Amino acid sequence: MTDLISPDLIGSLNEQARMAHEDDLGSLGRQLARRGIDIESVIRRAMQWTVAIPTWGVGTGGTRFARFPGAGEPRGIHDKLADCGVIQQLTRGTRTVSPHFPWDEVSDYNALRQEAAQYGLGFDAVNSNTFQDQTDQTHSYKYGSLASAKKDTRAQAVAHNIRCIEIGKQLGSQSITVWIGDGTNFPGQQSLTRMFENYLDAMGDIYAALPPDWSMFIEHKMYEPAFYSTVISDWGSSLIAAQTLGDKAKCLVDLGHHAPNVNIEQIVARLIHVGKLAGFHFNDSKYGDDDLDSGSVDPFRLFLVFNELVDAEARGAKDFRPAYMIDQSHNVTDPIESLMSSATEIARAYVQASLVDRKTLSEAQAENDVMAAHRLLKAAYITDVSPILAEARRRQGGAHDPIAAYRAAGYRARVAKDRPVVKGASSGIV
Ligand code: PSV
Ligand code: MN
Repeated sequence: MTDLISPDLIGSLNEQARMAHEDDLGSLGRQLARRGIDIESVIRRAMQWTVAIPTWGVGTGGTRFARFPGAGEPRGIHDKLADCGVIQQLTRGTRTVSPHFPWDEVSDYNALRQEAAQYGLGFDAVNSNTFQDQTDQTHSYKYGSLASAKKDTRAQAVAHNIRCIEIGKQLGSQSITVWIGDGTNFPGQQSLTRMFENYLDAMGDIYAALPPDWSMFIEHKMYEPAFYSTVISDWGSSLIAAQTLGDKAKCLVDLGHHAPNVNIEQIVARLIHVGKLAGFHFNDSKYGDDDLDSGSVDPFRLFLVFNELVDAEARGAKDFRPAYMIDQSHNVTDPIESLMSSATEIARAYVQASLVDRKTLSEAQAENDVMAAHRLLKAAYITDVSPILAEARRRQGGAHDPIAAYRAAGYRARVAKDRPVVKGASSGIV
C-alpha cells in the first residue's frame, strides 16, 4: 500500500484531538443509551459505509462561462487516482472510484486496477460519454447519440458503451451508468416519440452486452445541454426505460437533476417500491443542476433521502442494493477538500437516519400523531453524530479531521511541483 499522507502525521494530529474526542464520544454514547441506542452498533455502521468518488470530481470544475484551475491539478487518471487515494486514506469512507470514458482512457486496464489497489481503491460504475465529440470519431453527437435520428450515430454510441463495459470488466466494475445529453432545443426539431424509441432500441443493444452479474444504471436529467426537451428527463422516462430493458436496468438518481422543490425522497421511495433504485449521484443544488457540495445547501433533504434508504434496508426491501457515488463540480474550492467534506456529510446523513426510532415512528403514523412523528425524525436529524464519524475514521487509520490533516500535510503544494500550472481561460463542466 502506498501512503500518500504520512501515517505519523495523521497519528500525531489524532493524538492531539484524543482527549476532547473521547469526552464528546462518551457524552454522545450516554445520550444515545438513554434513547435505547447502542453507540457501538452505530459506530460499526459508520465504519462499513462507503461512497464512490468520481474521477472527474478531483479536477477543478467550471461553468460554461469560465473555469479557474487551481494549483496542482491532476494531469490524467494516474494523478486522479492518487488524489482519490488521499481522500480514502484520510476519510476511510470512499473505497471506490467511478471512472468516465474516454476521459480516463489508458492502454493497460489491469495495470490501472493494480495502481488503484495500491491506494486501497476499487472501481465502481463505469460512466460512458456520448455527450461530447472526441477528435477521432466519425459521427458527431451534436444532434444526439443513442437517440439520434441517424442510425450510424446511434451505432457508434452503442459501440462506445459496449467498449466501456469491456473496460469495466477489466477494472472489476459491475455496472455502467448511462447518461445522455440527447434532446432538442426547438419544438418540432425531432419527434419526441421517435427519439425515445431510438433510445430504447440502442439501449437494448447495450443491455444485451451486459455480463450476467452486471447492472445498467439509467441516469435521468431534466434539462441541459438540451433546453426544450430531454429524452430521459425524469424518473418516469427512466423507469419506463428500465422496465422495458429488463431486470439488470435500474434508475439512478442524481440529486441535482430535478426541478427545484421536487420531493426527491418520494421519488426514491417509489423506485424502492418497484425494486428499481440503482443508486445515487450525490450533490446539492439551489436552482438547478448546480453540482454544489453534498449537504452544503440542504442537509435536511439529504437526511430525508437517507431516511427512505435506511427504512428500506431495515425492512429488507426487495432488490435493494443501491450504489452510492458523488457527482459534483468544484469550482471555487480545492476538490480534495470538497470531496472529503461531502463524503463526511453523506456519511452523516446515513448515520443520522440510522438513529430514527422506526418502531415509535410507525406507531405515531398509525395514530395520525403528526407532531410526534415529525419530532421523531427531527430528533435523529439534530443529533450531532460528529464524534461517531470521527471514531469510525480513527479506528480505521483515518484522520480525526481530514481537512485539517490534508492541509497540515501540504499535499497540494507537494504535487503542484510535478503537475504543471494550467494557464489561460477555459470553460467546461469538468
Ligand atoms: C450530467 O450532468 C452528469 O450528472 C452525468 O452523471 C455525467 O456523467 C456527469 O454529470 C459528468 O458530466
Ligand atoms: Mn450525475
